[in-house]
Amino acid sequence: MSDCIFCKIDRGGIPAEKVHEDGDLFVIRDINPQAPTHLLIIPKRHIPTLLDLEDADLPVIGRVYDVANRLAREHGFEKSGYRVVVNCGAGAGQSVFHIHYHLLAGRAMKWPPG
Ligand code: DGP
Repeated sequence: MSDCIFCKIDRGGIPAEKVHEDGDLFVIRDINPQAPTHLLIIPKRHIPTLLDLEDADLPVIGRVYDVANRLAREHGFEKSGYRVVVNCGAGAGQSVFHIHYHLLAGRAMKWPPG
C-alpha cells in the first residue's frame, strides 16, 4: 500500500535498520520503545489487522514466532522472559494498520497490560 508506513519502510522509502529480513517478514526497532528491547516483527504482505488474516497467511504467522524465539536467543533474553503482543483495532491500541507483532524484553512485565 503506497501510504502505509511499514510498506514504505519495507521498500526503503522511510529509513529504518532492518534487524532481520527474509522473503516473508522483516524486523525493525520500535521508534517509541516501551522496553529496553522493543522490536516489531512485520509480515511483508499488507494485512491491515489480525482480523484480515487469510488462510494463506497462516504459515507466515507461524514464522513470526520462530523469528521471535531466534531473536530472543540472539539477544540473550530467552531465559529472562519476553512478550509478543499484537494490537487488533484502534480500541486495543493499534495505530499502524499493517499487521505487526511487538517483541518486548529487558524489564519486568505487568499483567494485565494497560
Ligand atoms: P501499534 O500501536 O500496535 O499499531 O504499534 C505501532 C508501532 O509502530 C508503535 O509502537 C510505533 C511504531 N512506529 C510507528 N511509526 C514508525 C516508524 O516510522 N518507524 C519505526 N521504527 N516504528 C514506528
